[in-house]
Amino acid sequence: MNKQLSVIGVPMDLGQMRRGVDMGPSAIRYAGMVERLEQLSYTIEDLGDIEIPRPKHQTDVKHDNLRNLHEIAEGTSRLAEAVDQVIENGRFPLVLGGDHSIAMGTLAGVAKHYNNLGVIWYDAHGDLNTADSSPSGNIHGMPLAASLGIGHEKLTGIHDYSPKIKPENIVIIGARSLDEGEKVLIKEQGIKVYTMHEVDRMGMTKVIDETVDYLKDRTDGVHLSLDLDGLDPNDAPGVGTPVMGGLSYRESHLAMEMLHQSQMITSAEFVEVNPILDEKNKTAGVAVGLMGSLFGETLK
Ligand code: HAR
Ligand code: MN
Ligand code: MN
Ligand code: MN
Repeated sequence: MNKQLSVIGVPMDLGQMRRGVDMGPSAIRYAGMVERLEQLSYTIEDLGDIEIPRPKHQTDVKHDNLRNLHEIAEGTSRLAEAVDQVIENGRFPLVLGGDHSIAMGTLAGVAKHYNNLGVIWYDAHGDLNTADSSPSGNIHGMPLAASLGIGHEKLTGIHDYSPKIKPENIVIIGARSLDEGEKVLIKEQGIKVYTMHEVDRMGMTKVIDETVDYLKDRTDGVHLSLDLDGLDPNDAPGVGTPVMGGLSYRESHLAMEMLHQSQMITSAEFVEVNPILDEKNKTAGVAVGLMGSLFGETLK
C-alpha cells in the first residue's frame, strides 16, 4: 500500500437534514486517527478541511427535489480538485465526512486517474437515487447515481467530466434499505450487490473473496466508500439514517483486514459520522479502528 497518506476533511451536512455530521472530520481526528496510522509507519499529511458554502435556506427544496444543490456542487467541486492534486502528488487520499454526498467530489477527483476505477460501496443504502426517484430530496442518497452519470447535470458534471465510473465496476456491500427506483437501476445497470441477506448466507469471508476476484481483473484501482451506517446501529450509533440489522463491528474488521491483504485499495473515504447523535464518540472510534485494519493492523 502507498505509505504516503493525505487526509482531507469535508465538513458537509447539506446532503441531509440532521445537523452535526459536519463535525465528523473533527470527531474522527479526535478519536486518534493520525496516531493510529503513524504506528503502522504511514507518513500522514493532514490537509485540513474543505470549505463548504453555507446555504441561504438550509431546508430549501426549490431546486427540483435537490436540497442545497448549488452549495453541494460547489463544495464537492473543491473536494474533487483537492483529491485530484493528492493523487497527482503520488499520495493516497483518505477523505473524512461529512455526509455521503461528498463521494461525488471524491470520485470526481480520483476517477480521472484511472481507466477503470472500481468502487466498493459499504452502506445500508444504495445512494442511487435521482431527483425523480428520491423520497427525500436529500442529495446524500444520490452520489453513486451521479457518479454513474445519472441525475442532474450539476451533480454528474462535477470536475467537468461524466461519467466517473462504470456500473460493472461497482460492488455494494451491506444494503438493506433500497428505494424502488434504486432497485430498478441496480437491475438495469447490472450493479453487483451483496445485501444483508447475502452476507448472512455466505459470510463476510466469501463476500470479500468474491468482491476481490470480481474487481481484480476489471479494474486498475479501487476506491472504498465506507458509510458508517453500513454497520449495525448498535455498533455505530452516531449516524443520521440508522437501519437495524446491519454489519457487525467484527464483520467489518474482517472485511477491512481482507481488503488490506488484497492490496487493491487505492483511495478511501469514511462518511456519515455524526458526533451529536453518537455515544461518547463511539462511531468515530469505530471508523478509526476500521482504518487501522484497512491500513494493515494485525493482532500479532
Ligand atoms: N434512500 C433514502 C433517500 O434517498 C435514504 C438515503 C440515506 N442515505 C445515506 N447514505 N445515509 O447512505 O433519501
Ligand atoms: Mn484538476
Ligand atoms: Mn451512503
Ligand atoms: Mn447509508
